[in-house]
Amino acid sequence: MEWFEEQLEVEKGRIAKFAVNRLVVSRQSAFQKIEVYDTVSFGRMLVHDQVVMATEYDEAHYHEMIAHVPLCVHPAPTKVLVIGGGDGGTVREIMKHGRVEMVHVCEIDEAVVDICLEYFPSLSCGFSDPRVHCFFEDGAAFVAARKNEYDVIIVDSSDPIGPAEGLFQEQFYQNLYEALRDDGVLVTQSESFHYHRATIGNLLSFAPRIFPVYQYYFTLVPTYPSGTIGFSFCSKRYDALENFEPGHILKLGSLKYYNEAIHRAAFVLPESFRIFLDEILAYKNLSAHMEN
Ligand code: SPD
Repeated sequence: MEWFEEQLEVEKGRIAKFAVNRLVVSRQSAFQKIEVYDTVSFGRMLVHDQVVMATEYDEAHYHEMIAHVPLCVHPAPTKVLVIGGGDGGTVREIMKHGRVEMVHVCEIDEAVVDICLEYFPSLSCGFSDPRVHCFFEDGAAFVAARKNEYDVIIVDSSDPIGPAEGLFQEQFYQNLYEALRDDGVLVTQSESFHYHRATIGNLLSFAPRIFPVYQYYFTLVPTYPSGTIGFSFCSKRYDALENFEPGHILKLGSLKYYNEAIHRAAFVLPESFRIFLDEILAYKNLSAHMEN
C-alpha cells in the first residue's frame, strides 16, 4: 500500500496519512508543487506543497459553506469576487445563485486552474459559465486596486504559509473593506479553532476593528487538520443570522452539506472558543468606546 503523508499537524503531534492508489500528476509551478492523487477512501485529492487542498469526498462541506453563507445573507449579490479558489469548487457553488451576474476570480497560480480543469471536472465545471472572469494575479495587489466594486468577496485561500501569507494581514483586510460596496459582505478561510488560535487571534486583532460586523463560523472537513475549518464573516451592514434569508436555499438544487439548520448551527461555537472570541471582541468594543 502506498501512503501520502501530510505533515501540517506535526507540531500538534499528529501526521495525517492517506492510502493512495496512484499519483495522477505532479507539477512544479512558479509558486508551488501541485499534485493529484487517487486515494483509496476519499476519491481524487488535490495537494499543494504536501498540504491537502480538497478531496472529492468532502470538498462540498467546505465549498458550500464558504459560498452559500454570504450569498444567502446579502439581499442582492450581483457582483462577486473570489480570491484564490483556483480549483473551482467555490465558483461552482456561487454559480448556483441566479442573482449573481458577474464573478471575478483572482488566482495567483494559473497552473492550479489548468490542472483542475483537466483532473477535477466536478470541481472546475463552474469556470465555463459566461458570468465568470479569471485573473491570474497576486490577490493582495488585485484587491488594493479596486474600490467600492463588489457585493460579496470570498477569500478561498490556502494556509498562511507560502503564497497565501499576505491574505491574513491587516492591510489586506483594509483593502477588502474598500473593495466592497456600502453593504458588502466578506468571507475568508480562517483555519481551525482546535489548532490555529494564534492565526485566528491575529485576525481578531484587526478584522472586527475594520468591519462593523464580525462573526466566526465553521464546517466539518474530515480530511483537513482537526477535521474542522472556520471562516470569518465580516460585513459592513448585514448580520449572518438576523439577515439570513433561507428562502434562497430552495433555488440552489442538490446540496451535500448546507441547509437552513446548518447555516444557523455553524455560528454556534464550542464554549472555550466562544469565550476566546467574546473576550477579544469585548476588548475591541471597549477600546472603540474609550476612543469616542
Ligand atoms: N489546510 C488546508 C486548508 C485549505 C483551505 N483552502 C482550500 C481551497 C479549496 N478550494
